[in-house]
Amino acid sequence: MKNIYCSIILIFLTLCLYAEDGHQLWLRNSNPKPVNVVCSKTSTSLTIAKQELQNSWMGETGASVSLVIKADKAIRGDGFRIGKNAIQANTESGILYGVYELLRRQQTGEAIQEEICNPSYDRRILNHWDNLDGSIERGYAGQSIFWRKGSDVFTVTEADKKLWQEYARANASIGINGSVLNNVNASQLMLTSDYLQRVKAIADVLRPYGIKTYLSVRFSSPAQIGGLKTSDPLNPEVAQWWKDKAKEIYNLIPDFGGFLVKANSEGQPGPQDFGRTHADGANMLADALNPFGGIVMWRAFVYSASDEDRAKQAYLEFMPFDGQFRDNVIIQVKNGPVDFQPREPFSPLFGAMKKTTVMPELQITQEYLGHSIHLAFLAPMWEEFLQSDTYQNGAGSTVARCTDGSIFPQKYSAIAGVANIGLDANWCGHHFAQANWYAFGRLAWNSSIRSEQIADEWIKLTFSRTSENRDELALDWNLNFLSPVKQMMLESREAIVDFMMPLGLHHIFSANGHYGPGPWWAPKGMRKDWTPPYYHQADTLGIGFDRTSSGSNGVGQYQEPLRSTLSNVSTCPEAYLLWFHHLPWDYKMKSGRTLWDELCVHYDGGVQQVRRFQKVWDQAERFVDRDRFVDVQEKLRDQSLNALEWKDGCMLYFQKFSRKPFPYNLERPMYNMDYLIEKDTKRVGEYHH
Ligand code: GCW
Repeated sequence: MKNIYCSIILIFLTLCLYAEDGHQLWLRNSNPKPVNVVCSKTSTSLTIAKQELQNSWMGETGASVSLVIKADKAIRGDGFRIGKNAIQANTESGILYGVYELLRRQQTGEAIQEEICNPSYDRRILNHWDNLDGSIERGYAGQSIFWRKGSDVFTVTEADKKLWQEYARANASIGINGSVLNNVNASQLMLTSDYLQRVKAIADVLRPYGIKTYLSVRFSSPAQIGGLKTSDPLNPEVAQWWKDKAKEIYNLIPDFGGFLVKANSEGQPGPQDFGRTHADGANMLADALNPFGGIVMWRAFVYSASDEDRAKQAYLEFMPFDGQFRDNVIIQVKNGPVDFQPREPFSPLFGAMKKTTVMPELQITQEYLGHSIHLAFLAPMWEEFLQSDTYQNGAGSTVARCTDGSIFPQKYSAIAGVANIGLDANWCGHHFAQANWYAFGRLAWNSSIRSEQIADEWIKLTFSRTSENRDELALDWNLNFLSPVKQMMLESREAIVDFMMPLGLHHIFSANGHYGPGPWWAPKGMRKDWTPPYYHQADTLGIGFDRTSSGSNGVGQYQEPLRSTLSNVSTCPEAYLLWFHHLPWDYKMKSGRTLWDELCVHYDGGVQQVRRFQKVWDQAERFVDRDRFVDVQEKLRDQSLNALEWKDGCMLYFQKFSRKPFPYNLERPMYNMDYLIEKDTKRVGEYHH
C-alpha cells in the first residue's frame, strides 16, 4: 500500500516537474555553473548581459569571462567577436548578442572558437498587427501584449512591464532589434498623447535589450486628429504637423525607430487620395523624421480592383519611382507578389529597384499556413525565398544579397516579420510556432544559416530537460527525438503546400478566414481578385494562371534568364507551374503522370504526411513534458482533419472540371463537397471583408 502511495506521489512530482506551458520559449532555465564576469563598463544592458551569463553559464566551472566594448573595424554594427571566455563588440547590444550566442552554443553543444559574427541586416524588426483595442489582425495566440480594450490601457501595470521585459529578452536572445507596436491598418489614435505615453513606457522596457520602438501611422492623421483640413503630403501645414509630431515622439523616446506605413492599400488612406504619389507621401514623412535619425518603412503591398493581374501591381506601381525616395525611406515588400501564400515565387521588386532601399517582409503568424493549429516550420520557406536568384546583377544576385547591402549601396538594411505573438501562455498559440519567431530572428541575423541548423538549435533549446541529463541520454534523445522531430519540422511546410495548394496553386482559401479550402468560393458581387477562381482559373480545358506573354505576362517582370526559365513550361520549376501557366489536365509532368493525377498525388501525399507527423509525435511522448506533448498531439489531430478537408474539397471541386477519376491507388474521398461547402458557408459569417 505504502508503495502505491509513494508511486503516486512520485508520478505527481514528475508531472509537476515536467509540466511546462511553453512560456519560457527557447530560454529555459538550466543548472548554471559558477562564472566570474568582468566588464570594464556598467550600464543596464551590460548588467543584463552579466546576469544572463551568471544565470545560464554551462562552460568551464569558475571560468572568468570578459566583456569588452572596443571599436574594431572587422565587427560591423552590433556584431561581436566571440571566444570561449570573451566577447568583444562595438556596442552594448553587440555584447548582449554575443552573450546569448555563447550561451546558446554551450547549451546546444556547438563548437566555440574565436570568430566574428556580424548581422546580415542592420534592422531586424517584428511587425505587430496589434490593434489598440487589444485584438490582433491575423493573430492566433490571444490578445495583444501591448494594448487592451478600455481606459485601462493607459495604466501601465507591473505585469505589463514584466511581460514586455520577457518579450524583449526573447527578442534580444535571437538578435531582433526593433518592434512596430501596432497594426499597419493603423488607428489615427496611435499618435495621440495618451497612447504615446504608453509607447514611451514600452520603449523604456525594450531599450536595455537593444530594441528600438517603431509605430505604424495612419496617413490621414493630420486631418483626423490634428484638426487640419487635409492630409495632402504637399501641403506645408501637413508637413509641419508631421514634423511637430516627430518632435513630440522623440522628446518622449529619443531613440525612436520610425514609421511603418500602409498607404493606398486595401482601403487605407494615402497620398493618392490627394493626387500625390507614393514618393510624395513617403518623402514627406522621411523629412519629418530625418532630423532625429528616423526611418520610414513604406509598404509596397498595393493592388487595386483593376483588371491587371494582382501579382503584377506592386511592381507596376513602384518601379516608376525607383530613385525618387529619400535615403531614409525603405520600401517594405512582402516575400511574394501576392500575399504570404504557402508558396509564392519571390516578388519581382527584389533586385529590380536598384536605386531604392528595399526590405523583405515575411509573415511569421500563420495566416495562410493553418493559423496556430497546423505545425508549420517556416524557415524552409524563408530560406527558399532569401536564396532565390533574382539575376538582377548577374547570377548569384539572391534576394538576400539584393537587400542586405551586398549588391546595392544603401544607407540602411532591414528585414521585417509579422509577429505571431499574443497573450497565450506559450506566446504563439502552437508550441512549434515559437520556432518561427526563433527562425525569423536567426535568419535576420544570418540569412545564410540553413533551416536544418535552426530547427536543430530550437529543438535542443526548447525540449531538452537539462543538458546533463540530455548528455546521459544523448544517444537515445538524438536518435529518437531530435532527429525525427527535426525531420518533421523540415517537411512540415511542404506538407501544407501539398494538401492545400500544390504545383503553384495559390489563394484558394475559403473566405477571409484564410483557413479552410474554398476553391469554389466566389460570392456574387465580390471583387474578383478576392475570390479563389480568379487564382486557379480551372475550367474543363485545364487549370492555372497564365502569366506568360500569352497571358498577363507577369513573367515579364523577372530578369533574364529567369524570365525565360519561368515562361517556358518545360523549364519552369513544377513547384511554380500553375502560378505561371494554365495547362491542360492531361499535360505530361516530369513524373510521367498527367497533371490531374499529379495534382491528386500531391493532395493525397500532404494528408498522408500529416498522419506520419502524428506518428512521429506520438513516439516522442517519453521525451516531452505532458502538457506540451498533449497540446501538440491534439493540434496535429485537428491538422490531420483539416488536411483531409483540403484534399477532398479541392479534389472533388477540381474533378468537376477535369472529369477524370482519382488515381485508383489513392484513398477515396471521405467528405462530400456539399458538406464542406456548407460547413464553410457557416464559417464565413465569422469573417469580415
Ligand atoms: O493578407 C492581407 C491580410 C490583411 C493584412 C494585409 C496587409 C494587415 O489578410 O489582414 O492587413 O494583408 O498585409 O496589409
